[in-house]
Amino acid sequence: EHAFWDTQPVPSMSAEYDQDTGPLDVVKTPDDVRADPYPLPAQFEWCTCDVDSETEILEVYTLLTENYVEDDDSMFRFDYSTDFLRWALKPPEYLRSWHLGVRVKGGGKLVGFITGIPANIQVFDKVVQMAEINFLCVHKKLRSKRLAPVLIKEITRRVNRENIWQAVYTAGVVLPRPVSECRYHHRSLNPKKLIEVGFSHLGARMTMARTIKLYKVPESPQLSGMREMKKEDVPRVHGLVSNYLKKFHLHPDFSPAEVEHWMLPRPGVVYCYVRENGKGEVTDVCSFYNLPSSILGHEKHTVLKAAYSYWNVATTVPLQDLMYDALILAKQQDFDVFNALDVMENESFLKELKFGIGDGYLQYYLYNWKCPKIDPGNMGLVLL
Ligand code: MYA
Ligand code: JJ1
Repeated sequence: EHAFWDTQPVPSMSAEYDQDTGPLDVVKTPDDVRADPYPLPAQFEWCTCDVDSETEILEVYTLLTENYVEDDDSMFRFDYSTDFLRWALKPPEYLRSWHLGVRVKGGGKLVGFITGIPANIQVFDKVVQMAEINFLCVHKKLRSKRLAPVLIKEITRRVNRENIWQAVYTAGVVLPRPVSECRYHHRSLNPKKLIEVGFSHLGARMTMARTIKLYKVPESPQLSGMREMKKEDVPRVHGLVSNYLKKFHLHPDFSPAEVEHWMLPRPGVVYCYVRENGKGEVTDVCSFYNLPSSILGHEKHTVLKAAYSYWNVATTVPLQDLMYDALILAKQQDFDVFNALDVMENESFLKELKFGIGDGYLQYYLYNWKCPKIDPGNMGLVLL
């Protein structure tokens, strides 16, 4: 069934752990790990992608834009921008060697990719140094040739050589074995376009005019004191986010530098707003990132502008009120849709704010770590 995954330190599909948490594999040291890269089929060679190089980031962008994740009906494909990819791949303490590519031999075309970034992840009562693995991609013309297992083994080797033995990753597909199974929800901001491109459908007994009215939001935030996050807010936002994330069974353990990296606004990449009261105190924060999708084979529209809910903490208002302002701010930025997973406390606002459930699942996985399964409402991690 799983010729590759059955060889890896991941729980089998039927495994259940109650109190028992920790590594699945025997504990090793970096010297136990092979020093040489895994062999690739003869036509290919490994490369480390330099995301600071304009030509190399464009090669990554092109590979992903043409070959990365699509929805089940191949109507949309993620279109991560080059600025987004640089942000996603260069957090504090990132390693260049974890931006791994496969090329046609002789420095030819980039045909495969996988990345890791370092993160401290708390799982139940333990903080574990991990790699967050993302952007696994094999060119469409090279699918089903077992290149993905080689990419995964080589990134594992490079991570292990840094004395890191656990990883966290998400995928739309079911593999052995999800730690959490989450679902996407979508809030229409531009329902006419969403319907035109087949992202959503006109509801029963609904006209276009009624649908547009249903999803209309105010022009500007409804809470007092909402403004963009700025650098001086980092210590306070770090406090708010760290304190909030503690309540979830799995969550990142951010440093102030990581909060600055992941949350300070970057035009076209990440948006973050804080609520400041009359005394100059920041009490609430919301954020979302910009991940457009290419619309495949549509004559009128080519890009779907999607905002994805990120780190949100409400301490003075209901989370629902804060997220209503997030929708308004996303609409101001011309997003067509606001997406959120059913993670953290998102269930508390999804219905009320007129999100509809999507057809996509997001499975969360841990590599080389056993622990009990986690309900979406106890999941405190959002990957890009
Ligand atoms: S999730 C996003 C993944 N990317 C896409 O979906 C983009 C479009 N698809 C593709 O590019 C290809 O279809 C990919 C597979 C590259 C996905 N995660 O080479 P193959 C297994 C893990 O013949 P291809 C993300 O980025 C599959 O079950 N394994 O297949 C997180 C089979 O194994 P087995 C996957 O279709 C990635 C084997 O690959 C996935 O040509 C986390 C077949 O290989 C998947 N999404 O290529 C990676 N899809 O026989 C794991 C298929 O056993 C990280 N497979 O069933 C693990 C931690 C590593 C670090 C550890 C450090 C300590
Ligand atoms: O975007 C997704 N689904 C959309 C479009 C579906 C098109 C047909 N397949 C969807 N739309 C309905 C929205 C509607 C809005 C008004 C209210 C009612 C609902 O459901 C899905 C998520 O739902 N996206 C995907 O499938 C993309 C892949 C998701 C897996 C991502 C894996 C990433 C791994 C990176 O580490």
